[in-house]
Amino acid sequence: MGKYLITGGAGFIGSTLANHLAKENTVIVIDDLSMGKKENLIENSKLSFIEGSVTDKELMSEVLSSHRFDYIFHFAAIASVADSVERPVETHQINFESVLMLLELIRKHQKDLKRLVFSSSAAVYGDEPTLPKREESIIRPLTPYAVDKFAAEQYVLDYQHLYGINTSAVRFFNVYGPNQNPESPYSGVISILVDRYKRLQAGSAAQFTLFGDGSQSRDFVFIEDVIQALLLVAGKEEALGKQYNVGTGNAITLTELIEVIDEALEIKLPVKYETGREGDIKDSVADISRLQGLGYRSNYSVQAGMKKYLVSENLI
Ligand code: UD2
Repeated sequence: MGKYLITGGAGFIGSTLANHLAKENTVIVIDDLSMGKKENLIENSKLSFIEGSVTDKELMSEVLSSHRFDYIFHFAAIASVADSVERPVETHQINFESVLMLLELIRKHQKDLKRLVFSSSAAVYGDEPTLPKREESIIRPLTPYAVDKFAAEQYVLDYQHLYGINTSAVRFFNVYGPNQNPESPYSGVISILVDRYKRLQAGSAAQFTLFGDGSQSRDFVFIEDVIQALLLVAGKEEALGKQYNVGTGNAITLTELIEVIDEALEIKLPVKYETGREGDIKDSVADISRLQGLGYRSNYSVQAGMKKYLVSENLI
């Protein structure tokens, strides 16, 4: 039993965690519903929802000064590399400034906080080609998104060292699963793919636009593995002041991924090829030994995770 604050808690990862935690804990969710949806959250008397932005100082001060939290998960962000290149100032306010403000509010009001977990990203590694990515690998943030995530992550971990606030960070690789919003062009590629397969199965014309030649590879990690990782990082003493890659340790190319889904659904998705996106990373795969050191085991290969996801969407 504990009290949790989850920012961005109506979004894909945040809502999955909120629903899981609200079975036994008190959970407060803050979300501006820019990408998240209220319907992602289950009806539960232990779960309350506040519509608002983490950049709203008055709101955040009110929430942080009127509750005593055991755990805070900060997921609120504009989770798009490409969008940050278009709108560096706006995304900086959300992806960086809100974090610093939250840290200061925690320093002031949350002396007993057991853990702040910050959601960082594999984007911090940039295009330095050595694989797999270890937490100590060379950092080469190439976009406003990556610079903000890295800076915020370092602030979060520094607050542990400087002020004794209990913090940890996770660097997400490519997370997928139910409730990921496919509506933005910057949405996760698997959510977009599933949307196209749905239309195809429903008999509509659908095609997928593939940016590049399909040989780019990603470490796609299923949401259930991610929840396991978040709970371990938040709960383990040894994770204090450290950052953790969250992935499976295996990568697959986009072309192979589409083949996996084609086979599972016995359908062929029409693919249109376009030139690769600016700033797109060719290959990305996590070294997960640090996370495994906390007891993490990835239970879902991309084949297994996709199957579960497709079943939950009634596609199989
Ligand atoms: C992921 C994260 C991002 C950041 C980054 C770090 C998601 C949604 N985004 O970006 O927040 O952490 O990793 O490296 O997890 N693609 C297509 N067609 C589409 C959409 C995407 O071909 O309609 C391609 C895209 O160009 C890329 C690959 O699919 O090569 C994966 O794209 P993504 O947006 O799912 O994820 P990524 O790795 O760019």
